[in-house]
Amino acid sequence: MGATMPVERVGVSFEPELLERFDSLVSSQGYPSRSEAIRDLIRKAIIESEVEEGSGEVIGTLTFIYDHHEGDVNNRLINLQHDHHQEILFTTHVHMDHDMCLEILIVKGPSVEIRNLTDNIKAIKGVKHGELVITRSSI
Ligand code: NI
Repeated sequence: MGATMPVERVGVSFEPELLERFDSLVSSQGYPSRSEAIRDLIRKAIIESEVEEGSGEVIGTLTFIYDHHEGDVNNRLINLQHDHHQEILFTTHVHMDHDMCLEILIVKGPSVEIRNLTDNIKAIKGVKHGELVITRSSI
């Protein structure tokens, strides 16, 4: 959002203990004000909710690790990624050790497609952990 956007002020009530814990989070994460921290939390909640509902266009990163010895994991990952070539902008691969690989994909497209891709990758035997981090340019 640009600095010239009009803003509206709202009052929010907190229990003292919750406010104290929130202030400590605001400070430890280096936010200049409570307002900026609250706006970020609201944006995050909106994006997550829209991805859950499968609406809108998103961009983000999908990070996952897998054991390349397990089953047919290499072929399955390659086939799945080619099926989603329109949503995958970039891939990288790091050989973590003798067995484990790390891949990071930069993904962009309809949130329903990105969510499907993420679910399908995480479901492949051999993939041990995967996390999608998404955002969008207008929020
Ligand atoms: Ni590898």
